Amino acid sequence: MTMPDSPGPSTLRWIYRTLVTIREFEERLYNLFLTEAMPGTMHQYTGQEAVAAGVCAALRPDDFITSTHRGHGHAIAKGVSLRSLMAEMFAKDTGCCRGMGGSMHLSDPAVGMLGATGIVGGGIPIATGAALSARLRGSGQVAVAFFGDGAANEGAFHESLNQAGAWKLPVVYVCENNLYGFSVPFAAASAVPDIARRAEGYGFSGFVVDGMDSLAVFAAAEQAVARARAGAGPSLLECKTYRYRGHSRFEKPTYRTEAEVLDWQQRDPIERLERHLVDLGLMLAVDAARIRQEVRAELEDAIAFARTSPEPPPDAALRYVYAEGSDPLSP
Ligand SMILES: Cc1ncc(C[n+]2csc(CCOP(=O)(O)OP(=O)(O)O)c2C)c(N)n1
Ligand SMILES: [Mg+2]
Repeated sequence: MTMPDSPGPSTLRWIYRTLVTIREFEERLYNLFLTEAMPGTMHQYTGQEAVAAGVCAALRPDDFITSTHRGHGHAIAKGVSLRSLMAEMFAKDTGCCRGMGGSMHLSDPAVGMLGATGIVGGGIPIATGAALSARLRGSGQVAVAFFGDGAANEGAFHESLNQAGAWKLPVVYVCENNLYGFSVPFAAASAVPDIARRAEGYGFSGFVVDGMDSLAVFAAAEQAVARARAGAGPSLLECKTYRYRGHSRFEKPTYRTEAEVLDWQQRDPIERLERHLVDLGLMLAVDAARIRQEVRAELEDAIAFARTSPEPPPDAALRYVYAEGSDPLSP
C-alpha cells in the first residue's frame, strides 16, 4: 500500500468522538443490562472501536455496511442515532427495528446499515449482494462487511470472496480478528496465522492492519474503498484487535489470562488517538474530558427517550414477517 495523506482535522475529530461514543455506549449498556429489564443478551465491542470508526470514516453516507452479533459499534459509526439504538435495546416501538430486533439485529437502511445478525458470517454474502446491486445500478456505492475471525472459517466467507473476486465487486471485507471465536483461539481454528492471506486465493489483495490504531485502519480502509469505487474490485482487511469484555453479557472469560487482557489494553485506541491529537495541537486534555461529558449527556438523553417510549403494540408481533399484503398460507 502507498501511504495516503493523513486525515484532516475534522476527520480526526470525528474518529475520536466516534471512538468515545462507542466506548461510553458499551459501558453504560453494561450497567443497564445488569440493572434493568432488558430482553435478550448482548455482545460488547469495547476494545475494538478503532475498526468501526476507522472504516466508517472512509465511507460515504450512502455506502452500505453489514455487521455481526457484536454490532453496536458498527451501527454507531455508520450513523444510527443513539436514541433509536437505545430504544431498540429496551425493545421499544421507537427502536431502529421497532423493538423487534434487539442488540443482535440492528439495522437502519436510511444510513446504509443493512443489518447485524446472530448468524456468524451471515452479513458477508449480504454485503456482497449489496455491492452487486451497486454495480448493476451504477450508483458508485461501496459495501463493507464487518465480521470476526470465527466467521472467516464459515462457507459463506469463502463463497462470497470467490464471487466478489470473479466479478470485481465494489466490496471491502473487514475481518476483526480478536483472537477468539467464543472461547476458541484463532490459532486452534486456522492453519494460517493471517486471514488476510486468504484473499490471494480469490484473486485480490489482503492486508494485515493494526486494529487498535484508528488511523492505520482509516488509511487502509480509504485505499480499499477507493479501489472498490474505481472498479478495481474487492479487498480484505484483517484488523488485529481484542475485545476487553467476555464473549457475551454473562460470560467471564476463563480461556484467556488477565495478563493478555492488560497487554492489549496498553494499546487502547482512545488513549492512542488522544495522544496523537494533543501532539498535533488539535486537542487539549480538557477537550477530552469535555467530549466525554457531551457524549454521556447524549447517552442519558437516549436512555430517557428509550424508557419513556411505548412498547410495540401486541398486533405488531404478526407484522414485518412477510411482505405486507401477502398471504403466507396460500400456495
Ligand atoms: C452459523 C453460526 N454458528 C455458530 C454460532 C454460535 N456463535 C455465536 S458467536 C460465535 C463466535 C464468533 O466468533 P467471531 O466470528 O470471531 O466473532 P467474535 O465473537 O469474536 O466477535 C459462535 C460460534 C452462530 N451464532 N452462528
Ligand atoms: Mg473473534
